[in-house]
Amino acid sequence: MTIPTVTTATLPALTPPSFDQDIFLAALKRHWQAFGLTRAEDMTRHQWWHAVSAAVAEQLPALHDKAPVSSPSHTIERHVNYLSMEFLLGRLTGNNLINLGWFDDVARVLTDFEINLSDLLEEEVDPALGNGGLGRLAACYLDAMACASQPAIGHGLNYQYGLFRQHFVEGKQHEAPDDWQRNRYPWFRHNSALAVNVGIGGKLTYRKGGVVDWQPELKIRGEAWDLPVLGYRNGITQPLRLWEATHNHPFDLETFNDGKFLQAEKRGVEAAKLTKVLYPNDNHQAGKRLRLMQQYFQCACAVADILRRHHFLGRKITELPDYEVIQLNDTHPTIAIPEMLRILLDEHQLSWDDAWSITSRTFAYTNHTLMPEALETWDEKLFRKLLPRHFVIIKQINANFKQLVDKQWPGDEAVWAKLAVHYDKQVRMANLCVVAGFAVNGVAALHSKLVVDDLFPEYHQLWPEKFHNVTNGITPRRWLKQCNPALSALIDQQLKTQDWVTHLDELKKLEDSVKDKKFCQQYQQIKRDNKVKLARYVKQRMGITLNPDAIFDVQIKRLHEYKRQHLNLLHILSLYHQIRANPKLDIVPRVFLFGAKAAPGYYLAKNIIYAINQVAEKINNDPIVGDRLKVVFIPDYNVSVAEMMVPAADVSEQISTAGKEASGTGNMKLALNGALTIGTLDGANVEIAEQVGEENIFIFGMTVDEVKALQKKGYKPQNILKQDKHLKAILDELASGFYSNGDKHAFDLLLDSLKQGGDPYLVLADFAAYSEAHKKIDALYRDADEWTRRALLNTARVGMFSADRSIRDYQQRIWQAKR
Ligand code: 26Q
Repeated sequence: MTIPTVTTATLPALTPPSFDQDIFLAALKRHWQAFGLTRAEDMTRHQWWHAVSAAVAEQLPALHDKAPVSSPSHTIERHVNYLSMEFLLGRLTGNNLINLGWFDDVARVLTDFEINLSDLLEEEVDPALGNGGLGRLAACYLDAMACASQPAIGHGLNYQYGLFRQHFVEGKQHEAPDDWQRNRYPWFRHNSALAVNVGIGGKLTYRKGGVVDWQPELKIRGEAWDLPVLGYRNGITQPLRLWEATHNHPFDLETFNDGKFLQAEKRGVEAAKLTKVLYPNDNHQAGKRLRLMQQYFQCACAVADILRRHHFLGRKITELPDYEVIQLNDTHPTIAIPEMLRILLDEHQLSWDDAWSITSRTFAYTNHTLMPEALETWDEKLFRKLLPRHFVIIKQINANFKQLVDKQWPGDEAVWAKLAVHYDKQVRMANLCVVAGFAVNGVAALHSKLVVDDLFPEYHQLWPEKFHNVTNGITPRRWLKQCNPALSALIDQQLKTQDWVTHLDELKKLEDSVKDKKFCQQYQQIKRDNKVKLARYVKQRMGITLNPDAIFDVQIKRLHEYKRQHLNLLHILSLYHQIRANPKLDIVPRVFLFGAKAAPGYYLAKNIIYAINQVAEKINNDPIVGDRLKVVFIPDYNVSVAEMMVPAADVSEQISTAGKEASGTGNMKLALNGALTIGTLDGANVEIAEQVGEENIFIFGMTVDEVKALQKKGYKPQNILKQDKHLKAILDELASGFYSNGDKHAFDLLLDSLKQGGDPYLVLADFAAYSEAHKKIDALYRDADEWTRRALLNTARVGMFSADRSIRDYQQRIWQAKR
């Protein structure tokens, strides 16, 4: 089949809906009346937020599925279905007002009621339906697709509880459920016509003619809840469709008639548990039954919805790959592949070859990790029990693929042991994606290279054209315009246009402004104002006073050994030791700020949080230190906290062990807002360094090749400690009880991993280089103008890390590429 060359952006350019004050006021009134009030003045602040959000939401153009529009040259643009178990949206009201272009109008109307819009926006509970980078990336990409008029729908789960809330009790992380009140969330629309039934468990019956009949043990109902994703001032609204598991009463008629109602009811309640809570793991697979059920539930709902729409538009099933692409955000939604095959084979009665041809031209897969413990595999027994039909299909895929492998590598069991989709009683999701998809991509240049060289070299030999790189990107709407309004206004003024909001490369033009004294002063002042604002928050929330003239050094990301928050901690301890050894030590005052959640079962990560908090307590209260050093671990880090920390950062900590961080996206947000990176040559740091220039970034530490060489040679952290007495003293003091009220074992997990545990992430090996890089930061910050110049060059030069560019890459290399 030949598909003509495609053009992008074929949705008709729509005009942004203009703000109508009368309609807005009338809607607002209806909402306060719905609260049982007669006057706006009687609303609580939260009710105000709700009423304003609901009044805006109901004016959005109806959330309808948009058909891809053929341009006059009969080109077809594929519709994107972005499947992700996580969408880390952050607050919607402010963002939607900005994208609509209504923010100032609504703010103005509200001043008549003596209500401040920005204050109201703080009332919104973050919809935290994701863990970290991968979920936030999905949210940025939905924004960018709407902005680019790329027809798209996001499919995810409507969790009742998002990522747990974090608080500290005597320095230790405690978790609480995150009840984000989804049932009262004003941006949701329940799309009841789209509900689907999803079967699970049960038996197979083989009928004549090879027809397989699956009788599921349990049927779960999937209900569609849509959130609007608004393009930036282009009038486009696309859905993020979040599926909720429910059951109907009586939920299984047959059982009901059998008189087994109570049993059915019990199962129904079980079913509704499916979307109760987001798994809090990050870069680690849980291998739990409920997780597999969540994955299948999501995939079944999404695939049914995609096919429903395809048929509704009058298209033939064989045309599916011409009109639809399904992008898998990591392997979490992989079961969509055998689910698609199942429907084509069993419901449409297509031949295997036809079903395979359709499926394998529809799916594309994004890999976000190389770490073995994060690569998903499922135990065959569990998989077969829950998904008997899918298991048979996977075995068929495996058998067919084996023929190809045998032909390429005759008799080579070692190669098969690596490439098989089903092997050693395990189903391997990444292998399934590579075998069954038409495209595989990594998320940064270095990572994509390692995907080919280290993870999938043989697959690359088989299908070199399948492998791509799409470097991650962030949406400039949220991560500059919304979170840093003062800098945005300054840029508008300097460039005399707001084009940068949708064309971030335009920021390059700011490079000339490094010579503009007044502009640099304003840029510097905005950074200081943002620091004052963050300091106010820290004072209010934690009672710690920060000096806004100190260097604000920020590490915000999930807590994980490979991200090496403990390397940062060791350096803080090193400074503290130096101050105590030399109370007159002349260093630029520093505030080290952390934001991070540890997976509840990841005890070593929790131990690192505890260690940072205990060290913070000591340092922050030691009069010898004064305000030269402060350590702040901000609790309950989330998207909204990030929006406050990012604009206030001077230094961005991106210090993962080289080869471990697939990309990172916080690195991009911080650089865009004028923080200088201290980082390893890992993930997207490599490309950030290329863009900003090596004089404007502090690169340190081992490269991927050096890491590999050291590990091959045999790395012994004890040898480093023998040579570095200072470092040894730091570790010894941590073990002395000095930071833990005399408890000598408080940090055993951390210390054991560094010493006896063999320091798998080479923290000690990179310590000296890291400390040297920090000295350079200290030296440079003393020259305020030079620092500002370099910060500004960071802002000016990171335009390529816009999600808009990433989406263009996906369009050109994967979704709309010539087939
Ligand atoms: C898997 C199985 C069971 C339960 C949970 C999970 C699970 C959940 C979330 C596994 C991994 C994740 C999240 C991974 C993640 O956020 N990866 C990050 O993705 C970013 C976007 O590409 C990158 O920038 C980061 O480098 C990468 O770590």
